[in-house]
Amino acid sequence: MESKKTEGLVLKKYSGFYYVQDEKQNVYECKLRGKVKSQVFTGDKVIFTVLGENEGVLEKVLPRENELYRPKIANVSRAFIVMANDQPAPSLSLLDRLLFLTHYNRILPYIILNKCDLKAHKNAVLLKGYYPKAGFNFLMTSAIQGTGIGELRDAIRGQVAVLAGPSGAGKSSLLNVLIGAKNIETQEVSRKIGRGRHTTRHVELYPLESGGAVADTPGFSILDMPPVRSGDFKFYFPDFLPFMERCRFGDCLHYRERDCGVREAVDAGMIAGFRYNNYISMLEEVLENERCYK
Ligand SMILES: Nc1nc2c(ncn2[C@@H]2O[C@H](COP(=O)(O)OP(=O)(O)OP(=O)(O)O)[C@@H](O)[C@H]2O)c(=O)[nH]1
Ligand SMILES: [Mg+2]
Ligand SMILES: [Zn+2]
Repeated sequence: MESKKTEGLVLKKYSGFYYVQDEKQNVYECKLRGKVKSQVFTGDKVIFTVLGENEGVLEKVLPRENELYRPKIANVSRAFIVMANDQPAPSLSLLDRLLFLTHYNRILPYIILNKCDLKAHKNAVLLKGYYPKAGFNFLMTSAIQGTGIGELRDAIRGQVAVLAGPSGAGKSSLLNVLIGAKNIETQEVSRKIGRGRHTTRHVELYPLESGGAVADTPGFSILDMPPVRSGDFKFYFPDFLPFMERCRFGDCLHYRERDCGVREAVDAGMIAGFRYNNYISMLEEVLENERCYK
């Protein structure tokens, strides 16, 4: 049989094999051609040779639009940052870190407040009260009641999307609703400590019949800052930008400078105090890293 070179999308890696989908949605179990030196990520676009009905050899990784290391995935165009309305309580500091990281990687973020069938935790009230009116994409969902799933589906169409956020927020549950199956494992949040149990352990992309593909990822709660310069860092907070014109100094970091438009906006209630405090704690890390690398 004549071998045929085809373009495909890596859906997952599993015990030495790569599962590659072609444009007709067929999936091939591929081995890696020995000469391929680059690491293959879920989300990579690749060239592969079809060998049998469901087998192939991965020949080459095509250039990436972007790459994330936590979770490990390439070519993501949208990130859904999932927080629970309660159980576990949403973490606003993790949310702000993830928003920064998605902007830094040129990925469009959506904030998803899942479990909207539960009574809102006070952090969820703060979240709802700030981000939508500050211009962030925001969706309320309930994986259990099926609320907001249509909008989520619309936001995934034509995209490679990733679900990210703390353990127990309901990422896998949302994915199960999206793919209309129950094959992805989910687990109850621990009653005693009110946290998730780290159920999902690997990164896998699931193509949706309605278009696009979405990856489930393991939950996490700590994220290091990438090597960004303090002078650039401040531009990754889109809600601060309109107020920066009023800063007296062009290089203002909105930290301890006089006549800072961003701090004035915080005092006037236009920027949420918690959001600004999260900015400062990340900025201090960025400044600390700069001192170390000098
Ligand atoms: N009340 C309510 N419970 C939900 C909802 N979505 C998920 N849950 C429950 O929350 C628990 C955790 O859900 P998972 O989907 O496993 O959470 P996860 O984000 O994938 O967690 P990790 O894989 O550990 O990162 C499960 O018991 C779900 O049934 C929801 O919309 N409402
Ligand atoms: Mg999960
Ligand atoms: Zn300023």
